[in-house]
Amino acid sequence: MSKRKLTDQQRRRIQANQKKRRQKVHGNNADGDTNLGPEQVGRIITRFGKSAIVQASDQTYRCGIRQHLNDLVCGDEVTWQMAESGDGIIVAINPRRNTLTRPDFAHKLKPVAANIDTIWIVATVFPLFDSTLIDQYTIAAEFSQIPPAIIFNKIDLLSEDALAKLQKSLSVYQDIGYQVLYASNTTHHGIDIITHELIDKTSVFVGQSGVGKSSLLNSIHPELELATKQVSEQTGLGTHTTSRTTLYHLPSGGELIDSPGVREFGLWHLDVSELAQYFVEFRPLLGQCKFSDCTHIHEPDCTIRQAVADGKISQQRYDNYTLIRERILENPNR
Ligand SMILES: Nc1nc2c(ncn2[C@@H]2O[C@H](COP(=O)(O)OP(=O)(O)OP(=O)(O)O)[C@@H](O)[C@H]2O)c(=O)[nH]1
Ligand SMILES: [Mg+2]
Ligand SMILES: [Zn+2]
Repeated sequence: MSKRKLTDQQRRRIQANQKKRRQKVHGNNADGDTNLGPEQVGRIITRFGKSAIVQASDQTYRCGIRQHLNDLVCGDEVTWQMAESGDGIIVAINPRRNTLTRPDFAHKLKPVAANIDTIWIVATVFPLFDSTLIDQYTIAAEFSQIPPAIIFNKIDLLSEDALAKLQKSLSVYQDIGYQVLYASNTTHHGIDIITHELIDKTSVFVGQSGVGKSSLLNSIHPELELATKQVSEQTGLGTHTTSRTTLYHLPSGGELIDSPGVREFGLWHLDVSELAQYFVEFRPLLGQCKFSDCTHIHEPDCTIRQAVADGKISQQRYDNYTLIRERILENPNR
């Protein structure tokens, strides 16, 4: 075959295609730059699309992400390199200590945040107090092996009687070893204690939209001036003010991740036969029922149901166990 000479136009097209391919391989927006600076370590502050903001020393950098690292989340520790364009490129992820995960709309398990010391479940009465959502979070926390704790916010909206009732209901969580704190951003009640609890730890605020997660963060670190929004007077529901899970450095030391509110924290990935073990107070009794595969719903000689009858396990937690179990079983994509 005779050697064909490339025309200038062909040469330009080939070069352009090669550049495109390089960009694809790097999966970044650093313009396919192969002249990368030395490797540096950093922490993911927030993630959007194919990029992330990385904190390294006292600065933040916008970084592209190599394709195989697509599951990077807020809190991840990474290795990155500076490209000539001024943007960075994340080239590796350090092993995670732990990961808070959640199934996405297609029921694929996705990380939400990584390397966390405490999951603070923020709840209140306005919008609605929902103990099922609290328990979905305690289960997700136990599944991820990250200790959960609870902040009951907006106590300024409660009468003394109503607060006493709620304290009784939340004492269930204290009885099983979870810390429960009470707060108000209006009166500043509890803010000092929460601030103290967050020192030198990586914590995440989770909960329904409108419970006041970002407001609490503003009370703890007023310079942030995060956007917060009115809960709808008509529906009593929040309108999703925070849109992206983001990590903030606290002046007192420690990091706090603020996350967008959710109505429900899906647990479709869990095997129902394992659900009971994510209820910490059930754990010591598991394996003692008459049937080794006891569902703790209808079987005779069930130690869990006996413990509920004896008042050793709270009726509310047990009811949420049965409800969450049903929701997992009813899910068609299981
Ligand atoms: N009365 C009272 N209102 C509060 C308190 N904390 C927050 N709020 C109000 O509750 C509304 C929702 O607060 P946000 O901080 O935006 O709630 P969020 O949990 O961050 O909501 P998302 O970002 O949508 O998940 C705002 O109007 C706040 O002013 C409080 O302690 N007392
Ligand atoms: Mg918010
Ligand atoms: Zn049983």
